[in-house]
Amino acid sequence: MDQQKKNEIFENAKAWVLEAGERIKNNIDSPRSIETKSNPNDLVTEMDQETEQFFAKKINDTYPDHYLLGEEGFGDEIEDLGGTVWIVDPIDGTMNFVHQKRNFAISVGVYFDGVGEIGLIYNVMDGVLYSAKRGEGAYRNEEKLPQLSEERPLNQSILALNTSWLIPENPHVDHKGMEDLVKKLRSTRSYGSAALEFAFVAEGLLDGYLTMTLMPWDYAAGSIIVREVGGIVTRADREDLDLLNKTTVLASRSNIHEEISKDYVRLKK
Ligand code: 2AM
Ligand code: CA
Ligand code: CA
Ligand code: CA
Repeated sequence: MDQQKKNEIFENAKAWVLEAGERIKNNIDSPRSIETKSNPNDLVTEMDQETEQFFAKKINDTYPDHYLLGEEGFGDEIEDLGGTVWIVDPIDGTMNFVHQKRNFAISVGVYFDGVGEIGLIYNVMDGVLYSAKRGEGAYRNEEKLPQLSEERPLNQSILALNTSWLIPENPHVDHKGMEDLVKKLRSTRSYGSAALEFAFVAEGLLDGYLTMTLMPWDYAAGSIIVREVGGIVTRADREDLDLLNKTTVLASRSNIHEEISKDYVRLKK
């Protein structure tokens, strides 16, 4: 992608993310209709939908030849990643948004012919914007993030891990491997927003993030930002991510990535 064009897209994306965040913040105490999607705990609010529609209009008005892949379905039906594709999660952490009124983020990734060029994750209530352009490092607001440690061993690491993967009946991963991992680690955390979990890995607050089910909009921005500080982002079995389908994800500091995947993750299918 042409550098000048990339900078322009970045500046627009950043302005739209901040504007969308402001709208959410201003309405945080307004009554809202909450619906459920695939199951009773899969929540969506009108704010998720309005925010995605906001991006759809901005992108369509400004870049009619770009595509949008968004969680709430106001984008395009996409079968491949040719051209410029915006991958948007209008509110990542909807359950936190509803229950806690914090700990959620707007996530925007811009891909050119399948390569992640721009990533933005906005922690709306904390007013913290994580951003990256491929090859130019990652930022927390205006501050450049340092490269991640390649020294700290697994037994001194904190991993973002949802307790679901420790339930024997979970269909995705052998829970005993996950138990062994929990015993090995210094500790675990679960924030309930995949985008923020990537951002915290990039910031060095977490040493890694392991999950068995993510959609493209959950990691489109996060994977770009984590890679810009030297982290590794793959599927849990270390294969390349597939940006069009549900996937497992392991994002971590480079020196613990293979160890987590090889010694602890035993996928069921
Ligand atoms: P959401 O809030 O945008 O739906 C919660 O652990 C994290 O998982 C959030 O990032 C949430 O995104 C995401 N999530 C929720 N339901 C999911 C699903 N069915 N598949 C994949 N990710 C999901
Ligand atoms: Ca959702
Ligand atoms: Ca999400
Ligand atoms: Ca969402």
